[in-house]
Amino acid sequence: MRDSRHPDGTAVDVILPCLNEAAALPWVLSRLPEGYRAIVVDNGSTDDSAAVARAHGALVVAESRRGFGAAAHAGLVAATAPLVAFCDADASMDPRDLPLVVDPVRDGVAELALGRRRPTTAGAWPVHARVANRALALLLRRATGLALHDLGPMRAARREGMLGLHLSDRRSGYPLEAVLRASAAGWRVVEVDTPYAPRVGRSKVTGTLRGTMTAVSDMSRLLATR
Ligand SMILES: Nc1nc2c(ncn2[C@@H]2O[C@H](COP(=O)(O)OP(=O)(O)OP(=O)(O)O)[C@@H](O)[C@H]2O)c(=O)[nH]1
Ligand SMILES: [Mg+2]
Repeated sequence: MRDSRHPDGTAVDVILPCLNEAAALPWVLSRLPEGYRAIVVDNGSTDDSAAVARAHGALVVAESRRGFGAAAHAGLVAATAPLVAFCDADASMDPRDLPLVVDPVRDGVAELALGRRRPTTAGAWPVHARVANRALALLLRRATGLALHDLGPMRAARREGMLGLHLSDRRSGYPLEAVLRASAAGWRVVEVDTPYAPRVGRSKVTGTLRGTMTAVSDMSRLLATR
């Protein structure tokens, strides 16, 4: 088990885009390593995600513009720590694993670290999502030359660096655009294995075929117009 404390005291802001994740948030927010602060970006949840997040000590940012990228970017703008990490709020990822992606950036080994999802159970990652992800990863490897196998939703970078990438996608292409721009900027991008468990609550993006198709079409457009 890696030590998650930061000897240099560097704080990390953890951005958690959130759309109706009230059932998952208590567990997620109880798992942040010491020195890590949660920023939950609520994107018009109709459940009590915002109140639950606040009750569990998170900074809650409201983003009225819908879309994963809109929420992720609002969290980045609200962050103040030199290091930022992104994590899903559906309990599919354990925030205790965040140092796996944060440490390479903090230690100066990489400018962007991505967590390659490694399913903990057969049901953690639906087949259609896995197939789509594999195809996108292949295109991504070809486009960038980076040895990546996943888009890595758990990730870390320096806040100033991320802002400097000037990402424009505000939908599900945001994570891909970040990798493309990071690569074009000559960033060292590393991939580390991170466990991936079944989400808590109802699936909304890649857990459904429609969600996967929207994500793939957003991402293919980015790869085509690069
Ligand atoms: N703020 C915001 N968060 C979103 C939006 N869509 C998804 N999210 C959140 O982003 C994270 C990733 O979305 P998920 O729904 O888990 O997407 P996924 O992992 O591809 O698919 P499933 O887990 O099967 O639904 C979760 O924390 C969601 O609550 C959105 O439009 N706005
Ligand atoms: Mg999920």
